Amino acid sequence: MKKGLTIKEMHITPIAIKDPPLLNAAGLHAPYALRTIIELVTHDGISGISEIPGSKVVNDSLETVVDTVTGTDPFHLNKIMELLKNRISAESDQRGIQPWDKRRLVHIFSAIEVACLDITGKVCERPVVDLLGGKHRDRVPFAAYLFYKREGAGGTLGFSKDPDAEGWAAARQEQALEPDEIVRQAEVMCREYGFQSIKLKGGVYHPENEVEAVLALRKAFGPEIPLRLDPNALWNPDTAVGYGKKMEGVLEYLEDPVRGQENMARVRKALKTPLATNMCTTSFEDIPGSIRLGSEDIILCDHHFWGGLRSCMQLARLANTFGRGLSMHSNSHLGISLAAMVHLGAAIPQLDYALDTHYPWQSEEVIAEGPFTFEDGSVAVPDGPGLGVTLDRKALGVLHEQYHECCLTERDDEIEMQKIQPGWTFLPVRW
Ligand code: GKR
Ligand code: MG
Repeated sequence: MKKGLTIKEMHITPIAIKDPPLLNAAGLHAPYALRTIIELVTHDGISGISEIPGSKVVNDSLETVVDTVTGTDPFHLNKIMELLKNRISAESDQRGIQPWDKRRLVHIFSAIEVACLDITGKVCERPVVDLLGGKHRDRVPFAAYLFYKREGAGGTLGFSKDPDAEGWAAARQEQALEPDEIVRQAEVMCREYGFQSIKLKGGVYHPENEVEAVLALRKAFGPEIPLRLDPNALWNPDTAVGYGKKMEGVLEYLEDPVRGQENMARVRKALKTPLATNMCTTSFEDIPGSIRLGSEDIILCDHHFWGGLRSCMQLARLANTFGRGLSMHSNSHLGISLAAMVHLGAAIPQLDYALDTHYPWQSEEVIAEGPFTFEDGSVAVPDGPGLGVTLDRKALGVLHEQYHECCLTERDDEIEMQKIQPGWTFLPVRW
């Protein structure tokens, strides 16, 4: 093997990006969301990048694999993954009960795999989608992702209201708690991005209020715009069946109404509305249970949490085999993650639903090409080699500085929530 192709350097840069005060089942988003940017550089100077959710625990683990990754051939992903698996103990590597996934190994796989694919794409002068087998579509559709939003802590820090802001920029700065405010949020977001499906992040208020918001959205948008609600497993099965029935025929799917595969299966049997998950079937080890119990209709893949783009392609195959629909989950992210999501979304054969993205909520970028543009709710697959996006090194420096200044080391929405509601605690099941 020519030495030139092997990985010489691995750079891990934690960043903090401004995030609005979005409410969810676990509390309130902090003023900054943490991400980590990984850059691998080969001996002959080819650089590959990736972006993953940031936390000190994952960053520390990434530091421990630098020696493992350097010296490897970015084309030999199977071998690299094997080496990483031997290095990071899967023991005590738990997803956790929050809406997001905390496992270190899947984050690390994703970080290294995507950066390697960026390199190998550049070597072959092909976009990442071609390394995944080629495009099934030129544009990838996304859904509007609505959030209840509350001033007082969270994202207000670092956000001063801009009196001249218009359209989506203004809506992003406004509080939204009532159904009519959620409808307005949807109208502005859909107008600006052209989204043709809408998801509401629930698990914030009593189900009665959230169902009211869904019905208000239906009234405002009509049956042509598919709607989804995601209470992030905060409902008990009776609540889910009761409120699920009020939304029969209105929702495209109900996402994680309850916690665990057994409860999901029970609710699924009682409702006609399809159920989706990014909380109960979240790894290949969960697939047998999913099939045995029948816990969901749709699996939301996420390359950061399923261990990379190729794993998600394998999941797509399995989902198809077992009659599961496939879509995509998201957390607060920037353009490197979005680029990877779009390459994957274009390569997946059966993309049954518009994908999730938090992207419209973000106001900062780390890619030199500037923010991605959405047309009719979809993003064009980048056609440059690799991911087709490059690092804006100045922006990376600024966001890294911001990381040090904000002093956050992991996502903790409960602490932010307690700033506006002292004593508030995250309950895995609330209603
Ligand atoms: O960012 O508040 C959020 C979301 O609640 C996120 O953490 C979830 O992981 O979007 C996610 C979901 O679909 O469950
Ligand atoms: Mg979800």
